[in-house]
This record gives sequence, structure tokens and C-alpha cells, in this order.
Amino acid sequence: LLQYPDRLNAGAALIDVPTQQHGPDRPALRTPDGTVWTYGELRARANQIAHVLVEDLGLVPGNRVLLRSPNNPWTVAAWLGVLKAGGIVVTTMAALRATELTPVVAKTQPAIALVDHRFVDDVRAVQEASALNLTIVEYGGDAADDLTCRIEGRPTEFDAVDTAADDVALFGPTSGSTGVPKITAHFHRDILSIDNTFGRNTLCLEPDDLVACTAPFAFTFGLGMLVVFTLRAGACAFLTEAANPAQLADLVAEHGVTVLATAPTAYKQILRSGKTRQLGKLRAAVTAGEHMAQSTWEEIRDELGLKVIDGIGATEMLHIFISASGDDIRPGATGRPVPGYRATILDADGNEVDAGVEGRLAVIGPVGCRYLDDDRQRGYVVNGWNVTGDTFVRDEDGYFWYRARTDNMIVSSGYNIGGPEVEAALDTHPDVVEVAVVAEPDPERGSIVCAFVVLRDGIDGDAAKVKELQDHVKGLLAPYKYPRDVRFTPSLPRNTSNKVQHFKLREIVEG
Ligand code: 3SK
Repeated sequence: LLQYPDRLNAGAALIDVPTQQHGPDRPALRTPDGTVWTYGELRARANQIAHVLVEDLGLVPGNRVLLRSPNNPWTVAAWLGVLKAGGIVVTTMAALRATELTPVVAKTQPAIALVDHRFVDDVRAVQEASALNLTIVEYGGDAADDLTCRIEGRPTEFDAVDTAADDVALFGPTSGSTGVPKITAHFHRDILSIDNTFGRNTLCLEPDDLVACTAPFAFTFGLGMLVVFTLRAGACAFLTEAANPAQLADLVAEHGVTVLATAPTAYKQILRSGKTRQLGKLRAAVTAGEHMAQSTWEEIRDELGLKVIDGIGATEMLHIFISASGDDIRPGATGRPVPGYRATILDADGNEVDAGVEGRLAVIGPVGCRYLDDDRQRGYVVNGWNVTGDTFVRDEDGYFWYRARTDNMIVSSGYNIGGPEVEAALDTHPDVVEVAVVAEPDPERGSIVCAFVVLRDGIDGDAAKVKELQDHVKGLLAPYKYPRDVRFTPSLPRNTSNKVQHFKLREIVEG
């Protein structure tokens, strides 16, 4: 399963092969306004874009192409076209502003940028401020040289460039939890590997599935769900540009989505929307990116009759490497290494520890971390293991249980307290919408637990509510874990992958 030929083009594997297997008329992409692109149409447009890239824009294999757009059909076609033409895709979030794009552009040195017309200004600003020779082509607008005009009359067949399985296909920027971007490099074979591991063993899409995911393509969780796994299964991706959790339940119900992948917070919003009864066609729910509290997992099982497939992944590893589905799920545990991966727990000196002992999660498998020109590679890859920055514990049966991001373990008066454990306890309070917990420096205890809490609309964040939340935690956890400081906030800071930025909250408490 994990042997690849020496020459391999992931673009061809993702669109030529399924089109041949399932026929050109199957729906590949669908949008909320009813637009449907078949496999044949997607393939034809990807091929025409490849022609434009090579013949019009002078792309040669190995050139980097920056993509910037929300999730829509043209972006999928562009992504496949770049791969088929032998280029390297630099996926960026549409939400990134010029200041955030600048270091990504400086490191990846794209020759061409294919940009949704609504998001072109920041790319132009970066181009003007740098000495880079970058050709910017817009799409989706009405400019005369828009990509959609340039493809007109181009052949709809294109022989994919004969890339090596180990040629770089994708640069995935990651801001991590610190905000300083790193660029991960992934090969053509890595793109197939994530499907041959998590996709085919855990997720198991079927050709009749309609798959929705709120994560942008630039967050590889979304790319895997909506492009790699979906196309390889001959299924259909439901592309929502505005990934607004409030509308999600309606969209899922209205369009008959069968597989939904989104963040734990969005599932909570669906549960609170009172619309769970309408979601009859949904057969699988997936979550990643953030730890899902066991209480949320159980509520979904009880309300929707679905056992959520939880998983931990990383941009460095391209996708999910620990997960479980169906009867293999142990509620509260993230799961076991996906077939093809090994995982272990390391102590601070890099030694493997026994079951039951907490430590740093380390993983090894067909995809691994390759930062582009970055010294932080030494911190991520240690003795061949990829050390993800998460604290986990493994049980005797080989299940991995999440504790915290390693930099969010709170040591208070000598006790180790996992921030997520306190977050999960607060999360079960009916007035709490969202919560994030960090260590706050304290002269007596070293650190104390500080909780930032978003309350339901109309609920007062007063001293009585602080006491009520503290008592709530004391009723659920050992009392030394209760948050000594509780701060109410209208929202939590999140990065473009929608992950809570605990480092920003730490900056607040550290003054
Ligand atoms: O970074 C993550 O959390 C993640 C999760 C699943 C798949 C891919 C990624 C990057």
C-alpha cells in the first residue's frame, strides 16, 4: 500500500485516475448556490490551467506557484493544474494580510501567483515591496486577462509532467502556536500517503459521499478532506467559501452532506442550534485541529447517533496520524497510530517512557517534517522521531490520550495540570460558549490556572459567576485544578486555522 513508483505525479493521481475509474460525469465539486463540476469538467479546467501556466506564464517544473483564495472550485482546478504542470503549490490562507504574506513569499520565492480577484490587493502590496519577479494572475473576476479568460480555447488534455515521487509538490506554511511562520515541504508521494493511511483506513469515504469541511485548503486538514480523500474516493466535495459555523447545520441539511469535518467549537454550535434532527443524511463526523472534549463527543453520539472520528494531525505531517473510527473508538482518547505510523511518548531527555507515563508525543511514518531552510527542524525531528509539541499519555492497549500542548502544561505548587482538562470541565457549564486556559505567573505557587471564558449572550460575567465557575470545576476535578483567575472575554484569539492562540493569552497574563 505504501510503495510508490519512482515517477509519480499527484495531480494526475488525484484527477486523471478517478475520472477514468468513476467516469467523467460523476459530480466532483458542489457549492451552496447549486453549481456542480463533474470530474470531467474539473479535469478539463485543471488541464487548461496547466497549459496556461506552461505556455503563457513560462512555468518550468520546480517553479513555485502561490495560491490565495477561499475554498472554491477554481482553486481546486488551479491546485491540480499546478501539480500536473510539475510546479510546487504554495497554499496560503485568503485571510492572511500583506504583513503575514511577506515572510511566506520571501521564503518560498514564488514565480507566479494565482489569486482570487477579491484577495489580490495584499499580494500586489507584497510584490511591490519586494524585489521578487512575481507574475500575478487573478481569477473569478471580470478582468480581461482573468485566468478564466486565459484558459478559453486551450486544450482540455494535458500530459502530466513526469515528476519523481520525491519531488516537492507542496509548501505548507504553518504559524504554529508562536506566530513565526515555518514552511513545510511535501512530496508528490506524501499527498497519496495521507490517503493510503488515514483516508483509506480510518475515514473510508464512499463514491456517493458528499463531503463538507470548514477548514480552508491552506490548512492541510481541509485540503486532505476536500481534495485528496474526496477525489481519490470518486466522491463529491461540498465547498463553502464562508465557513461560518452558524450556517453549517442548515447547509449540511439542505444539501444532504454525508460526511462533515469541522472543529469542536462548530460541533458545539450545531448542537446548540437545535437543528440536529434535520441532519439525517450525515453518516460520519470528523474533527481535528483542536482537542474535542469528551462531553462534546458524547453529546454528538447521543444527539446525532454518530461516533465522531477524532484525530491529531500537523502541517509538518501533512495530515492525521493518530485516530480511530467505529468500534475502535475509545471515548476520550484520540485513538491509535493510523496504519503506516508508529507513535511513542518521550521524556524530556528523549527516552521512550512506559504506558501510563505522560510525555511528549513522537511519531514516525511515511510523511515527516521537512522545514524549508529553518533551524527549528532540529527541535521537531529528534532521533528520527517527529516531536509534535503535544503532551500525551499512552494506555496499555496502545490508545493515545491528549493532555495538552506541551507549552500549555501548568505547574502550580508542584502539581502538573493540563490546561485542556480544566477547559473541558468549564466547557460542560451551560453558560460557557468557549474557554481557554493558560498558566499565569504567581509569586507563591509558581503558576496558577487562569481561564479566559466566553459566556452565552445575556449572561453577566460578575463575581458571582466567577465563583460559580470555580465551584463547577471543583465539583468535576481535583480541587487544586480550579482556575484561581477567571477572566471574561467576548471572543478568543484564533489563528487562520481557527486554533486558539494560547500564546496571546499568556502574553496578557504575563503583562
Ligand atoms: O494541525 C492540525 O491540527 C491538523 C490536523 C489534521 C490534519 C492536518 C492538520 C494540519
